[in-house]
Amino acid sequence: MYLLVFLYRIKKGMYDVKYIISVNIMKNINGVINKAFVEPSDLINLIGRTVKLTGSIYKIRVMSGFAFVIMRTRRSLVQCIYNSEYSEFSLENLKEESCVIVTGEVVADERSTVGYELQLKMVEVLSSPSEGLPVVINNKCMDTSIDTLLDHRPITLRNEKERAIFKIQEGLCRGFREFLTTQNFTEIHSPKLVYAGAEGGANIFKLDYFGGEAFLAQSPQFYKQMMVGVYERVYEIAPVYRAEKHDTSRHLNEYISVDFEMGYIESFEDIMQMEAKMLQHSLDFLRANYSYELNLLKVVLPDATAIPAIKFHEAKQLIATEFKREIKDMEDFEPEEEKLLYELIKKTTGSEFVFVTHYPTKKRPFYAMEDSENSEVTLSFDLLFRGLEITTGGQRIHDYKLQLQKMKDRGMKPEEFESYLMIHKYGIPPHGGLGLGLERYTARLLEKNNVRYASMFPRDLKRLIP
Ligand code: AMO
Repeated sequence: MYLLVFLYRIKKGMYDVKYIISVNIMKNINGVINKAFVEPSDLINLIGRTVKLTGSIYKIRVMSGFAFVIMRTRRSLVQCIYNSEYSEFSLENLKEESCVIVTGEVVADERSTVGYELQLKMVEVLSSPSEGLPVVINNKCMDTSIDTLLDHRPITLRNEKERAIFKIQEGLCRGFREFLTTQNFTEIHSPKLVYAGAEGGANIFKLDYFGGEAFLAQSPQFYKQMMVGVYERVYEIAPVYRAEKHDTSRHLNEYISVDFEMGYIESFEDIMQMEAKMLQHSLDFLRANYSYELNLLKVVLPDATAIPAIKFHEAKQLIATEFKREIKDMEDFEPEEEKLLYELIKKTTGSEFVFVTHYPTKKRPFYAMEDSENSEVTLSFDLLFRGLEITTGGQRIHDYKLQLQKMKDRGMKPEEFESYLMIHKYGIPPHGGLGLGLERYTARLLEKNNVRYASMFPRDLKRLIP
């Protein structure tokens, strides 16, 4: 009856037929995922049960009468056993790096480090590699040159230890975010296409911007300072670009900068205190949530609860005296000096971190606040970790006239920085902040001797692919 009325009304043009059709072919996406597959981390609680698991075949080791089939799941490796007695498929159907859905029974096994293994019953192969891999990825460690490792990144990152590096990096960032959120910082996203460089020097990428000129941001410096006037405390974790022509183990042309900036500081030491707490929080966060990767890479976490601080020129003198070295550059550290300072601080205090403060004004950017007692030095600092600079930070100039004068003294044209100078002109509290190089920190934490190991797809003088 209803159908007849409905059809009659359609005929009479009482409904918009197009609308009826589109309603009928629509489907509701209600956020409910059909949980047909188990979470690999739940397997330990499913002993005795038959489960379905997704993943890739990482390694097949054929033994006499059975085979170990190691599956790579989203975070861990799962040991599966193939045995023609209970496996209802041929082992020949499995290839390393095939993506599969397996069905198997979780059985307790005391010999396994995780206490269980999966006895394979059935397998559904979703995709298979069309040819053999150009590089072996399923050994304990990648045994290749750094170039081979990086050239084949889409697959070499599948190695369990390679991918663990970036889980730990994720953990560091989650720890930073968690800490900064508790300290009432607001996360921001500043532009990477910019009208001027913030850090000076020639290491800036220039672009054609619709016939005009633009640059890739060397840092979020101007924007994080602007946002202090809005939210008082801000942070950003994002890529920055440096057109460095150096081919060294610590320079990348694109790196991830962890920046924060905070207002109403009483001294630049407030920034150092905040950084020490942030580092310790993220180390604790790693310990609590990333033990799998930390154990895999045998990481020894440092202690950041108390970080010694030393003035730059005193550190230079100390290194010269202790190691009987001539001071060649009074305005900066040579990389070797950073390592020697680390050795000295570690031996005398036990700390693997050291803050070096009061860097020479000549070596710091135009926004750095000078020490009122000695204008030759700035209220700034670097943080060195295991012999490498990982952070630069300090207090900024907030007075308009002072900032204008310093720019003029440096031969800059203030009219080109009008939008930045609005913050000084229209009132900004005493403030400061820092930038930490995520790859440098990760590399030193994991005792890697080249930042490229801590960059998923590094960009350097020779590398734009993959
Ligand atoms: P700076 O230029 O010293 O300061 O950079 C801050 C931190 O970024 C890292 N870093 C790099 N990492 C890899 N490759 C590079 N080419 C590279 N250059 C720098 C280092 C360094 O300590 N705006 C200021 C920060 C601030 O004062 O807030 C700045 O960018 O770990």
